[in-house]
Amino acid sequence: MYLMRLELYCTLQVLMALCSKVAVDSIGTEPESAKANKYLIKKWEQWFYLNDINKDGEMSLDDMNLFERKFYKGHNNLLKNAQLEKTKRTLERRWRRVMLDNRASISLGDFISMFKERYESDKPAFTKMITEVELTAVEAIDSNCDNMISKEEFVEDMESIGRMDMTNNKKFFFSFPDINGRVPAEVLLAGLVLFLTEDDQTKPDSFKTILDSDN
Ligand SMILES: [Ca+2]
Ligand SMILES: [Ca+2]
Repeated sequence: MYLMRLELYCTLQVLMALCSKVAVDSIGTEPESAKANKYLIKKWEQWFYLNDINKDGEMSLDDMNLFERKFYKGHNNLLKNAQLEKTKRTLERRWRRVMLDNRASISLGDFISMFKERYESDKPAFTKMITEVELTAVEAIDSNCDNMISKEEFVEDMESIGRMDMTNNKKFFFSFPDINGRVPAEVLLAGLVLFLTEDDQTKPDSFKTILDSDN
């Protein structure tokens, strides 16, 4: 178990090293242009709507509470108590600090401005922050801690954000490269980080493809 966590931690370190390399590469050359383009902003909008679970047009602590109730209802039997407490704390930090900017609620416009400001002022730091918080999300989804995401774990997570269409959820799951029907945790993590930070629309993006098909 420890080795599996270590492996995922190492993946995180590699992703962070790549972020640092971007920063180092930019020293002595033209500063990297980090203007958020329309494509990336559209993805942030989709992420906002995905997490506006009660569909009232704002992302808020109500959505966080709704998410927690649904998520832990599904995971209570699977997570050990000590781990459940840690998961609760890290996921709450993810909601409050990164998604809500320490506010009780945030509108779409304010959310996009906040993400845009963070991204454009320091893209490597933004990518590092997203990688860290999405790691906690992936660890929470991986409820039996085997470093692989099963279809059941993935569907449970989708249902906790109100995506109840089983056919779509399965299609979403199998849009990631799997090994014997399970997706390595680092693959899902890389997919989440790509969705929230990549502005090159020529790169395949599973999250974008599925969210586009919702419309
Ligand atoms: Ca809401
Ligand atoms: Ca698992």
